[in-house]
Amino acid sequence: MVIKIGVVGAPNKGKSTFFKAVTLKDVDIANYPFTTIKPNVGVGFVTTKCPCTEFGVKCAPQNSKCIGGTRLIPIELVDVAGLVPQAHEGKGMGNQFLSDISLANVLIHVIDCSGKTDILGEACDNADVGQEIEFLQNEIDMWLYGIISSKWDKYFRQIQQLKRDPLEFLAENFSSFGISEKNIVDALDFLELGTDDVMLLKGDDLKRFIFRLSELSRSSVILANKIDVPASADNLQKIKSLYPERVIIPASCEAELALRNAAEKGLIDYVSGGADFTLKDGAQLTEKQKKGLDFLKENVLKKYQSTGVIFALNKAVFDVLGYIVVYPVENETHFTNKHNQAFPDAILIHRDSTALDLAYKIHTDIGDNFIRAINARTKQVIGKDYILKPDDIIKIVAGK
Ligand SMILES: Nc1nc2c(ncn2[C@@H]2O[C@H](COP(=O)(O)OP(=O)(O)OP(=O)(O)O)[C@@H](O)[C@H]2O)c(=O)[nH]1
Ligand SMILES: [Mg+2]
Repeated sequence: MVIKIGVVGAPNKGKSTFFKAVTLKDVDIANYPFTTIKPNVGVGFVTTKCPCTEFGVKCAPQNSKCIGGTRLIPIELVDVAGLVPQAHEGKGMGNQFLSDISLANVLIHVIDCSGKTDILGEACDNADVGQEIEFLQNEIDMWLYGIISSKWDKYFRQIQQLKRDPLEFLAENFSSFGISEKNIVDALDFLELGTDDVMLLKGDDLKRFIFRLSELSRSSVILANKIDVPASADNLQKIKSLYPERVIIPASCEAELALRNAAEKGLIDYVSGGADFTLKDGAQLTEKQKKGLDFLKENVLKKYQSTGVIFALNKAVFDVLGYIVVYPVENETHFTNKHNQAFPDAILIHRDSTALDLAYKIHTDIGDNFIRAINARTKQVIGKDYILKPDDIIKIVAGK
């Protein structure tokens, strides 16, 4: 299953620019609210160092790509309509939008760090950037509260009629919101309640329980966009000190898009997410193009080390979701599959996963018939309970 990343935020903040800079899909971008109505779906990627450089072999990626020693692993991106306050009551694109994003594993919340657009996406001088961070969470909390509280009595009746275990039943019903059984237990714990108390919740306690569930099950990265605009620097410091516990990444989606376009046209050498670019020998640049590229070099790359776009995707997947990359192989000496292709697949898997989890991720049959595995770096035999580490190279031995 490919990791799904939702690109969310108020209108006119740069969500579609982010999406286009990553996927190079031709989507509508414009300086007014609600440019995007229908969600755009596309393939982006996270990046990691490919082991081909470390081992000095030529890799042959099958499920991913390798560019100059950087492995690019696909993820799915969904760019949706702008969310406005009171969306949970159906305002703007409202509830449809909220249910779309509940399917994402992690959210990239795009805000306009320059403060030049307000919460509705209209031009203004000095918007409260922090307000953008608050409102999205509130909308998601209220939306979830609306759905769960309206079904609460029905859940209660069904649990009694069907003589079900309440926790198991609720976990089944909440899974489509990305809420796990562990989230339910942790939310009850937060309210200092035991698991037996769950069905007694009502009124304010029920509300606090659902809000806590919403918080526990949500993962997001805040993309402080438009840092190429000078006013952004101050706002960035402000929100970083106001929200020290949040992952906030300065970014210029417009810069990433411009650099990728220039690279596509053969004007510059630029690897997506890189810290710099160089002009190609003999590239014919107009004065305007040259000025634009110089501006991005001075005001974005030199100040922030990258445009922040690919960095945000990596942060979301590796740090916030806690995924790692491992490389399954069939030959532990040459790191190849049966077609002699070295490091054919890069697999994204949660960092708590075992060798057996990896086997199941490759194929159910391989999981069912797991015998043992070999850590191809050390050549040691490992069992099904071995906890995978980042960049592990693993051979799985399975019976027929
Ligand atoms: N200066 C600057 N402008 C940007 C940047 N990213 C996007 N913009 C501009 O912001 C405006 C809105 O961009 P979109 O990508 O359409 O924004 P959106 O969030 O998808 O908007 P809706 O679909 O209407 O919700 C456009 O004029 C973009 O050119 C950036 O990094 N810097
Ligand atoms: Mg858009």
